[in-house]
Amino acid sequence: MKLFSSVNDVVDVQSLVKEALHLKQNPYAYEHLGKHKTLGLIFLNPSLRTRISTQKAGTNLGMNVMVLNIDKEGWALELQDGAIMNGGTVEHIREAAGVLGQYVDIIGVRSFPGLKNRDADYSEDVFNKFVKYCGVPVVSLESATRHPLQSLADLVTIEELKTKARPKVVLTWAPHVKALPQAVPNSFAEWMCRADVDFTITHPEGYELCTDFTNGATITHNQDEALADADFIYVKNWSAYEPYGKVFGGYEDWMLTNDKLKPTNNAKVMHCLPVRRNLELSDEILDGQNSIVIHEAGNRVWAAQAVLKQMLETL
Ligand code: AN0
Ligand code: CP
Repeated sequence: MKLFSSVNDVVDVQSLVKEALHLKQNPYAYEHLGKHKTLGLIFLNPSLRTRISTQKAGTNLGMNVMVLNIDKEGWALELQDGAIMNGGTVEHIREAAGVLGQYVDIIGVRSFPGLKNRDADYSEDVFNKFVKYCGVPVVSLESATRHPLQSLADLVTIEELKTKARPKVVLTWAPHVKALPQAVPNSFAEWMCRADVDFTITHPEGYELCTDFTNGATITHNQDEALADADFIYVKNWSAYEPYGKVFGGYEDWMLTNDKLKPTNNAKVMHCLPVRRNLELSDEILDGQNSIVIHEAGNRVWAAQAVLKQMLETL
């Protein structure tokens, strides 16, 4: 694998999931693979899980791992082609990415959307420039429109904990105070549409996701109806796709509570984290028996390790 930016870069999703679960049982079985190989993790935005789990995944494979919070510690990056750089930016992404590619064998990049210009965000302008100019294999650590390492870990978690062959999985919108990207729900939807699950998306009117990611899903504005008989509930906030990046107030009652779990099949509750307590998810859910959010975050290591292993094998 030379690029991991979406589910479309994976030849066999089911075997990648199996690989992750195998690595969970045998974390150091391939520590020779990454000997004398360097992984560079480049962050243009904050992170806890992605940074530490991917660092650990690389280390388990014997790699040397370096992290650069380029937004804070690097030179101010210019992203526009043809820019006359007489303002605040000091280094163009062409040189920055090209130079990083000289030092490392695989690069991970996190670059959130601006949520102002939909065409720029959905063209994955920043992420694709890194891919184009660094010259080495690239793993997305969450780009403008997708978070594939998260979605792989989510699918691994569902495969690991499901109690029936084809579980019902529900993605439900949750309230928030800020405009958040559509990357996590887009990505989760596109992975679930490729998995052997019965997949439903529920959100208030106005929060429709781009249909490129939701082909094959059942979509409803009725949260109660969606949650009936659910085996897994994936909770996430996102801002509107149209009008782009907007939020509409007044949906506080979309927060998941124990009461809403009653018609479910004792559903396990997932969230990519970070989560705002008692806004997106109630204390009673997060601290209760149904929450698997910590377990899910733990699986980020094995998802990242499975992807890095496949990349190392094709270096
Ligand atoms: C980010 C998002 O929603 O994309 C990162 C999630 C992994 N979340 C926040 O900004 C709170
Ligand atoms: N879920 C996730 O990607 O978390 P971080 O933003 O902390 O990496």
